[in-house]
Amino acid sequence: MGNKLPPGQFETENWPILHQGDVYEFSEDTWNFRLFGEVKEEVSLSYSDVMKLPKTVSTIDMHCVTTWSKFGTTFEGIALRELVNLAELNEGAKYVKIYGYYNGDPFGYSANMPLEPLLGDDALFVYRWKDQNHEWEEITPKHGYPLRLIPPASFYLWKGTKWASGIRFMKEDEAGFWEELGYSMTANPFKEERYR
Ligand SMILES: Nc1nc2c(c(=O)[nH]1)N[C@H]1C(S)=C(S)[C@@H](COP(=O)(O)O)O[C@H]1N2
Ligand SMILES: [Mo]
Repeated sequence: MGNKLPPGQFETENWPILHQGDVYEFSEDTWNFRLFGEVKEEVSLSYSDVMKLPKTVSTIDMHCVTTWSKFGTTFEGIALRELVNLAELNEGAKYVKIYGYYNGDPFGYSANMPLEPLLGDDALFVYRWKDQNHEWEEITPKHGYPLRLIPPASFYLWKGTKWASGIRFMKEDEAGFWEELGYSMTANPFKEERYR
């Protein structure tokens, strides 16, 4: 098969850590996950509600806009579509913003994407991982514990919100944290869509 390196990227075997702001410290009592926006009724899930959902294991390549790519990391998580299935969407809800913690604000970070490409086995809210050098282990707080999105490899990794807190469904695409600062709305590494 052979790994396909997107233009302007180099391969790393390590999993670097990049984010803005504080590392969120998980507390099950106060944590919840919200499905809101273009839905008939908002949904709020506890940690145990989320962890009871069906699990998916997938190997997903990661491409960071700072030019590192990591191939062949295997993740266990909850497919984004399992969460989508819990909400009744309004007609025309074609985009999502995935929110996460930023300096204590559960909705301080966000990343926007179209919904349709996120309905497969390669869009997971993950909590465990392994690779050629590591046995299964929980993702560390710095990588987004208890739950962080790993997006399909057709998106740069900033779309992979750490310390995820909810999904907002939208009829129109709307810029998230990095997109507001000039990064790409579509962010396809293979088309080198870094900025907008
Ligand atoms: N909540 C939150 N999620 C975030 C970020 C952030 O600052 N806050 N940074 C993003 C960016 S820019 C990248 S490249 C990836 C890095 O994930 P990693 O540190 O696990 O490699 O997380 C993304 N998710
Ligand atoms: Mo990034």
